[in-house]
Amino acid sequence: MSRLIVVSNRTPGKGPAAGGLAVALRKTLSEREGFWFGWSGRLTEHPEREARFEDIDGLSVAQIDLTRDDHHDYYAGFSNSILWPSFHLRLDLATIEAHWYEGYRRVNVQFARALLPLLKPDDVIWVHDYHLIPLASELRNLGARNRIGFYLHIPFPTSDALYAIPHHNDLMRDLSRYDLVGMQAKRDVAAFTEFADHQSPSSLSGNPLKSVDFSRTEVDSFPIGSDPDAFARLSVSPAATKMVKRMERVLREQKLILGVDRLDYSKGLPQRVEAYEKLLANNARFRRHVHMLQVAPPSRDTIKEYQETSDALDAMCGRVMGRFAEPDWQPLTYVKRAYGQPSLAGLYRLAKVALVTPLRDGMNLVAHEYVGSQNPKDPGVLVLSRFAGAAEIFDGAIEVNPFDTDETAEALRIALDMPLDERIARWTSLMEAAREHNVDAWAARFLDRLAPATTAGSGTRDILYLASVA
Ligand code: ADQ
Repeated sequence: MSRLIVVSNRTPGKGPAAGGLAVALRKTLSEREGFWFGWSGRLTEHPEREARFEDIDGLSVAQIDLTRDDHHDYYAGFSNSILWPSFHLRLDLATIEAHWYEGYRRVNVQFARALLPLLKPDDVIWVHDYHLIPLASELRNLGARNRIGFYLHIPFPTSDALYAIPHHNDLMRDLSRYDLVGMQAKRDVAAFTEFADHQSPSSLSGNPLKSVDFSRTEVDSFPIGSDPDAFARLSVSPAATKMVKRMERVLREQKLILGVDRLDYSKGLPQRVEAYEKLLANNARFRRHVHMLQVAPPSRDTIKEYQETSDALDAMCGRVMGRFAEPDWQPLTYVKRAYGQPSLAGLYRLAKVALVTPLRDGMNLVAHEYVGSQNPKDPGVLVLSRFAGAAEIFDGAIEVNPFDTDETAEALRIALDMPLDERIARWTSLMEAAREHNVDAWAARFLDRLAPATTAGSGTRDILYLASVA
């Protein structure tokens, strides 16, 4: 079997991996030869040319350092102030500084130059996420003929949003240098196809005259998941039970409504708190009988728009507290820190309702983790945004438009009042979907398509895949 090289912006750190994705990819890598390649997390004076290998908890990891300026332009700049907001259809929050593109490109070149000498001809390369769209182009420019796949962890934008990104044509041409491009949801493949069919109008940036040829690239949806059975076990582990007991002492008879997110404007946090405010305003009977817990540790907090989201959320939570709190009852708790998976699993299990209401999201793994953690005899209810990729597979959720806070408030009421038999029926269907789309199946499906085991090896590199968009 050929080796697998996983490439992502950051390499996984020591200790228990935070996300299900790191766990899944670790597992995939432990089952075959290969290594993980990416940025070490360290900033240096001069760009590093050669990668250093390190054994991180049994995983072979090759890492490079980046210069402070390159890292800023590539990460905070082009990746997170242009690509992230545009791909999430938040052009109002994008800062279009076209010169960041040079740093973005430079880092991708640096990745390619450091990775190339480590490659064998039949290695299969799996590149992750929007930071590294140009990597296949840069590797191919240096002569790599390996099978290279790309997986996008965020939604694919509409054509209009794509046109707002400087050098979007170059980026699309970069995507066409991959053998396989994986998206989260059918919706994303449809958006990609729409772009590929119509292509970009002329613009000053990029090269508008040459259309992008996707005929050698296969594009498909590979909905990512978590490990629901692992969460089921975790949710009754001693560490989870400790968290449950701690919360039960405070909650007593109150029903817990839970939100767990990175603090990001795509997650719809102020809208969510507003919906909760409307639930309490419209239904006085819930006051003193429910409690909302929002866990949202800061992320990317050097970027202005993230600080503003944090401020908006602080203000919303303060408003709800001021309006409804009493000396002996608080309507909500807002915790700005991350928890380990066992504590999260305990919170998920205790929560009668999970509010997963992003304004736009690739998949949303919190929804999967919540489903996995439920007590089958007394499951909670998932209130889910129709703009999360998860909505395509989770028919058992109550689906809402997160921009419509009246609708979300009503969904909350329905969830809190839902009888046990309906909760069990909905959860059974949700758990079935979470198992079908578990993270191991996701990785296996992607890799089978990228390099089928029976034909893996140098001979596969000349196979032409017909593009689903052709
Ligand atoms: P994220 O935007 O980070 O991921 P999400 O999928 O919900 O969003 O969460 C990823 C992981 O982070 C989950 O395993 C979750 O447990 C963990 N996490 C989130 N909030 C946490 C908290 N407060 N404390 C501790 N852990 C927390 C991106 C895309 C998603 C896509 C994933 C995977 O934005 O759409 O589903 O990648 O592809």
